[in-house]
Amino acid sequence: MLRFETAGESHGECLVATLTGLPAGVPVSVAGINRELWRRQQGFGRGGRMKIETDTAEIVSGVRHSQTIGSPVAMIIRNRDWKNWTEVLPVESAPDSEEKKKKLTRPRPGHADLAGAVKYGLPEARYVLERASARETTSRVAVGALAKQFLAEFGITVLSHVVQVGTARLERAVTWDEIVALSLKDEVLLGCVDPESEARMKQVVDEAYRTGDTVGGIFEVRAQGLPIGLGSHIAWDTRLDGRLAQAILSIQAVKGVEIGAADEAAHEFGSKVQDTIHYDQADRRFTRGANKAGGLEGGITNGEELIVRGLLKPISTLRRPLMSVDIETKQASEAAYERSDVCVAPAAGVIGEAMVAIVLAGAMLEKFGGDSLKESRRNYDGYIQQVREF
Ligand code: EPS
Repeated sequence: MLRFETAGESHGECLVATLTGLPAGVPVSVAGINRELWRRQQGFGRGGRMKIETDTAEIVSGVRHSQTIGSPVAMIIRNRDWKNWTEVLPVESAPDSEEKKKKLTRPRPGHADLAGAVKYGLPEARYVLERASARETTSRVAVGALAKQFLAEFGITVLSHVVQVGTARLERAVTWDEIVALSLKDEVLLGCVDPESEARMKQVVDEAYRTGDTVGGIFEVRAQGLPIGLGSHIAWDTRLDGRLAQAILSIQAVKGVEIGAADEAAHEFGSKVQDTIHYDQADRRFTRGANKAGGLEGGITNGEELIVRGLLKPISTLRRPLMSVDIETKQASEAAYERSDVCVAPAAGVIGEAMVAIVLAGAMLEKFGGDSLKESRRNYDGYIQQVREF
């Protein structure tokens, strides 16, 4: 079983991630992990924190001579901002620590602040926001990069692009090559493949900046090269669509998930939305008339491209705050404002890629097993041969 954990506070010493269950012999590129971390930091609309940080992963166990050795991989990513927070978040209490706590007593509507403080019996929300912050996704992207490197050994690639920011929407179909080209760029605006749509998206973010507001959007994650047969229809929790949905919905600020053309399908007759089945005699394989199912039928990959979308609400920290209540005084008060992002759609796409890659790597290992990559590959090759002979 592939499993991962993260730890770390947004302004603590560092972020931590462990990944257990990768077979031995998977090639690991630290530069590849850092490229993913860089991609997560990009985009028009990110906050001031991204100017402070240059996220890089240090692998402290589980990898030797650029290969996994089968034991848990542990990584740390240091917070450069920590030096400004050592007195606010010390591990051991200091004599004058009470005044230095940077209390957050006016919870932000939409943030974990209030529910978290009530639930944990905390007098204010500082420790809640420290962990609820999307800074935690840095660890997930590092883990996702390892999952991607494992998947690459089987010719599987996971990428993303932005299809909507506020009301500005990409209205045309996008090819895989366009998404690949986007992922290789060294400058990221809003992560949209179409310059005209991206310019409209930028106008929406500009407006949010002007008005002290924030804006959400929709990102799309796609995976190419998946074998038919990952996940299973046999039980609710083996269905891969459900597992992907949880992975995407667990990303901060994501409030909805869509697989394939789910929204369109809900409005249409069945004859318009099912992907007809055909057979290519020369190639001896099944083909489809379209891919509205997004590569999943019955919770099983069907060999088509996987398409998963995440629907982001706008970030809940507003420069022009909404009304709230002060936790200490119980008086009506404007919500707290802390440095934050205005739009995170491209970054969320990168995080979505990481989460999808982790789920897919887990599904691959459940199906093909293996304590070494060689063993996983042998099992995989045997299965692919079986599929060809079907
Ligand atoms: C983030 C780092 C955070 C925020 C953002 C995501 O840094 P700071 O709080 O120091 O500005 O910019 O977190 C939130 C959106 C949030 O609601 O907490 C990051 O690394 O992605």
